[in-house]
Amino acid sequence: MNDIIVRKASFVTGAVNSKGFSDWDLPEIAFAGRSNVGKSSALRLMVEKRCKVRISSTPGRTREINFFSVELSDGLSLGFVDLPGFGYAKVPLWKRDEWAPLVGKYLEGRKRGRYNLKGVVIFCDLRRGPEEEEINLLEWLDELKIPAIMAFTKSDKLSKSKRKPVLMANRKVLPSFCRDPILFSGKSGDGIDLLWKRLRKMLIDPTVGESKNEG
Ligand SMILES: Nc1nc2c(ncn2[C@@H]2O[C@H](COP(=O)(O)OP(=O)(O)OP(=O)(O)O)[C@@H](O)[C@H]2O)c(=O)[nH]1
Ligand SMILES: [Mg+2]
Repeated sequence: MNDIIVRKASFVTGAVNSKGFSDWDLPEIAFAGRSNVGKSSALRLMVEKRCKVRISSTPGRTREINFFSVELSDGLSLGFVDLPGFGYAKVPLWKRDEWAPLVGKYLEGRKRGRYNLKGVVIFCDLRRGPEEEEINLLEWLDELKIPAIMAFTKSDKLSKSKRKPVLMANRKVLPSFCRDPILFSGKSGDGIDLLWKRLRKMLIDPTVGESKNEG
């Protein structure tokens, strides 16, 4: 049972460059992943629809970095940061002229000074599995010493009997430092309790990206 209740959530700002980043000093978690994978849907589910989160009807819609502040019923305050999706233009992630510099400035800048980036959730379509872009992003985060959680989403699109075997096959492709992925669905709510549990650990202990023995 999830004992985390979101008391309040609000959209703070959307940024197209680093000058527009929120100046808060909240511990924050970023949501990353391919375009159309369901980052914004996951965020909307996580904040229990306490505030408006725009969901794309066309891929590649979220071009800016969106900052949301969240207050939990136990008094903890945090920030959720919805990053623009990558991979839409069918060009390799690292050649994209907008995505990498903007997200790079965010990732590299938010661990300095008063900023407090605790970790990144990388969403990946369960049916598609991790590809070069997801692996590159994981390695980039590892270099920056930013903890990452892999969430395989849209699990509702596979039959129940296929979900676990596909998850296990996808897991094998992941680097050894990120071998504990979550099965997730922004539609059915599958995996939301486990994701909250992991995020809580990240927020409290910045060295935790993964954990064993969670129920
Ligand atoms: N069946 C199913 N559909 C989902 C799920 N998550 C998201 N979707 C749908 O996928 C589409 C894209 O969802 P978004 O949450 O906007 O995706 P995004 O990753 O934020 O996309 P960008 O902002 O373009 O990067 C929408 O039509 C959602 O309704 C899921 O878990 N299951
Ligand atoms: Mg989005």
